[in-house]
Amino acid sequence: MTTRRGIISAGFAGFLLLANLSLAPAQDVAARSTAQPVVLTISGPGGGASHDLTMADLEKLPKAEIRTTTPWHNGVQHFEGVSLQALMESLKLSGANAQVTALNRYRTTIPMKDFSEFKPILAYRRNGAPMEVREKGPLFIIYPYDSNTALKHDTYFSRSAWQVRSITVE
Ligand SMILES: Nc1nc2c(c(=O)[nH]1)N[C@H]1C(S)=C(S)[C@@H](COP(=O)(O)O)O[C@H]1N2
Ligand SMILES: [Mo]
Repeated sequence: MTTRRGIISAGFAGFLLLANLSLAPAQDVAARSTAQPVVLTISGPGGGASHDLTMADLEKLPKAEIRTTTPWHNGVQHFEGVSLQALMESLKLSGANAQVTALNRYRTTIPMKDFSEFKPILAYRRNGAPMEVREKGPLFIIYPYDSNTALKHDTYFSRSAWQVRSITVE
């Protein structure tokens, strides 16, 4: 009897397990199709906290704007995004440098001091529209080049990563 009941309950448990397994992937697919993609991962020093952000997460932060010419566009451009200083403060991240990696594997190191000194932004819109990857989007680090002649220099152009995918504070 005990054996028989054991087999029956094992069989039932197996049924539940299978039912659960067959349900789980369907739920995942449903969740994935409605979830927004992660566009930016920000990590803290020493492999600390890592934050996966969607475009909606970025758009919830206070908007920062820069109107400037750049080496990559014709005429004055209107960029909207988030202040890198505010972004780091909202995640309580501080350190000497921000290591930026782009979708095309381009890497650049930005002294965090730049964020307070020059107020560059992580731009997510140019002239009112989201930037496609082929237009150096979706995230492009923009300094207010026109507001300070010191910024019209390769030092800052090289920190102006486009197609930004991750930032690590070190
Ligand atoms: N994603 C990405 N951003 C980047 C680069 C790059 O290759 N990929 N080059 C950087 C460097 S070193 C500079 S000087 C400028 C160069 O822009 P240019 O290639 O249009 O001259 O963009 C910067 N941002
Ligand atoms: Mo460069």
